[in-house]
Amino acid sequence: MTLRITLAGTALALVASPALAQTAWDMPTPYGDSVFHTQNITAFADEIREATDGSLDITVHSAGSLFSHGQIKDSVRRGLAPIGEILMSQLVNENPVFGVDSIPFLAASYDEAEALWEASRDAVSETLEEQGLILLYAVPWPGQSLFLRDEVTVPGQLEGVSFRAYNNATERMAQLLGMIPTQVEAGDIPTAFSTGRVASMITSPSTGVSSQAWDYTSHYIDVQAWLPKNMVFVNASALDALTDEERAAVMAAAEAAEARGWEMSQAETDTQIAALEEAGMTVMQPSDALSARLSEIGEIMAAEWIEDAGETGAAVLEAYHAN
Ligand code: PCA
Repeated sequence: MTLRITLAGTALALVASPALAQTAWDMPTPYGDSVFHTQNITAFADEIREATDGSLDITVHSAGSLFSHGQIKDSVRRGLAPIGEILMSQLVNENPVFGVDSIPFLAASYDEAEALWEASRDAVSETLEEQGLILLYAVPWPGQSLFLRDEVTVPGQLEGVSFRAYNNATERMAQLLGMIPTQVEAGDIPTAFSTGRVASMITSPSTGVSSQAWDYTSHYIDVQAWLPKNMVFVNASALDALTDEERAAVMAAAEAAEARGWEMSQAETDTQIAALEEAGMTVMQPSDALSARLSEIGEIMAAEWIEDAGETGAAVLEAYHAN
């Protein structure tokens, strides 16, 4: 009986999938399905499936459901997953070059962010390659702005306030403001606020909306201080094991995803700020005093980064400023 069912199942599978060989890839990603980065990745996977007639089938596991954000890079390096996405600056402890996009006001517009990416892409890509990882593409989040429970006009008002950080740079910035940082993953933001672990944060209007910031903060201060990127990368052996056609489909879809993602990000900036306002948040520009303090902090953090990043860092900044 069991045998007959198995044979019938096999025959059915052969009829249903005309492709001779099928490669199934699991793709762990850190952010939720409503986030534009995840939607862009879903479109990337769809394009590859279509271009290869289903012979390369990528299943996206969003919101850290397959591996947690902190595990994704090593999982792909070790071949436990063939492909994945992370916030690039998460790897800054491995190499400072991964954190160049998280220095306040170094590159705060899309044009500047693009120039910075052009200047740093090779260094990022080479550093990943040393670990058997191939960079496919990177897409920025909209500008990082403050979410607070009170209107803040004088920087001193931030002292002692607990703060949700998501990487080393946000933690450092909070320290320089006299705030008390705690690292919290994007998916855990609502709980961290509702249980009183944090009372403020700096993130994009996109993450503000996906985490329903209006439930636990009231003021959005539109500083748009930097545009941190997510990057998608693949295990080099997994990429090698594909057919030439499949590999070409991956590379073409990556290029398209990079272009589409930057456009989605830019379009989101205004629509998501409007959504925050619509949901009842007060949207305001920073006071001169707050802007001045944040600029100073940007200078301090840039100097610290340059010291850390040595020659590679100097070359990246030189290329950036030459643009
Ligand atoms: N959202 C992510 C990273 C940067 C952003 O805008 C987060 O807050 O975790």
